[in-house]
Amino acid sequence: MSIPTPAKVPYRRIATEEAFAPKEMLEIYNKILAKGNTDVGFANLMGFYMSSPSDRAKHIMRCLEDLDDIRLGHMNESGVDVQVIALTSPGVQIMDKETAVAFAPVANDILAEACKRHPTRFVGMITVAPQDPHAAAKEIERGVNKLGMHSVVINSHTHGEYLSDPKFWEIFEAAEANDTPIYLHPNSLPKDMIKPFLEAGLDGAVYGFGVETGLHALRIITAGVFDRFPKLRMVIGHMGEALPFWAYRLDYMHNATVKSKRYEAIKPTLRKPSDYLKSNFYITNSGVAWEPAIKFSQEFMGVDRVLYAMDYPYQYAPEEVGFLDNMKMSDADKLAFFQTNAEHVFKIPHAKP
Ligand code: 1DF
Ligand code: MN
Repeated sequence: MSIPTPAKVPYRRIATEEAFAPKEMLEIYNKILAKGNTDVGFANLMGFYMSSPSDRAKHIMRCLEDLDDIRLGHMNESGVDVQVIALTSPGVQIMDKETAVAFAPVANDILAEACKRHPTRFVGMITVAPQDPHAAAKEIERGVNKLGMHSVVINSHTHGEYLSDPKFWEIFEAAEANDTPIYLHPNSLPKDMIKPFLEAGLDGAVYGFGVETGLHALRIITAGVFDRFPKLRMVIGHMGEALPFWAYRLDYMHNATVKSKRYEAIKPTLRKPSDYLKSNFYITNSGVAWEPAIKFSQEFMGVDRVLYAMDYPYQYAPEEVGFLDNMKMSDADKLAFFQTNAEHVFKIPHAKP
């Protein structure tokens, strides 16, 4: 199929959930997979991409490893001006604590070098190892002050643990203090959750990822994280992992559950779940090039909180750029969606297209 030439448009297209995988990390993955007793979700997901002879797996591995001509070629042919790039899931979060703490800075240095080679095209997110919240906090500081990065990626749960646990909150403290939004990106499902998804083949990006990441964001909200860190900002992809669509029911049932004192874990929060979504979250349309969902989300979240993302290379679908260019939407709202919201959230210098 031939790829349509991207239209000339009065905005820069900044894609905000784009992935890479350095070969140094793939070597660590290979060692973990070779041991044989690793996490089921990881073995199923990365085992597939790293060994399947399918066109999809080969294409994705080739694109993930590249931070130069292959990636720039795809950006040029699809009309993406800037990629905001993060270490692909699960990244360091599948590793043991020592390996994760040691490898996160290596990955960040590799990405920072690529951003230096292509300063107008690449923007990096800081990878951290939640296994050691103190080291993660330090790496956020180093990422901001030494590498010039202004956002953090966390690939959802870490060995089945959620950031709603206060033992992780030093990470939130550092993110708030350094004004770095945290992109809460999907991971494969933890072992206690994966069975009914895996047996139906629905554990991956098709559905399981969204369910688990949405749950994670909601756990962070209901644990009172934003009452404790009111300036903390988070980003979630895939149309906010459907949470905007759930908002009304979440508010009603959260309130009912708090009042009934049914669960120790559900304590009162200062505001409704939807209030935190609207004031502490940004969402991206990664994987969802669908005008009605984007319009609904803009209406719910506000036009300045919905951002463009492609999810390269997992959803390298150049024709989707055209669908989005052609949305029936004011020029001002389209500029916010494709360009200026991302410039604000990721501190990317403003530039004309
Ligand atoms: C897939 C999608 C894999 C996403 C990912 O990480 C990933 C996939 C390994 O399609 O299998 O991050 N995603 O962001 O949608
Ligand atoms: Mn992604």
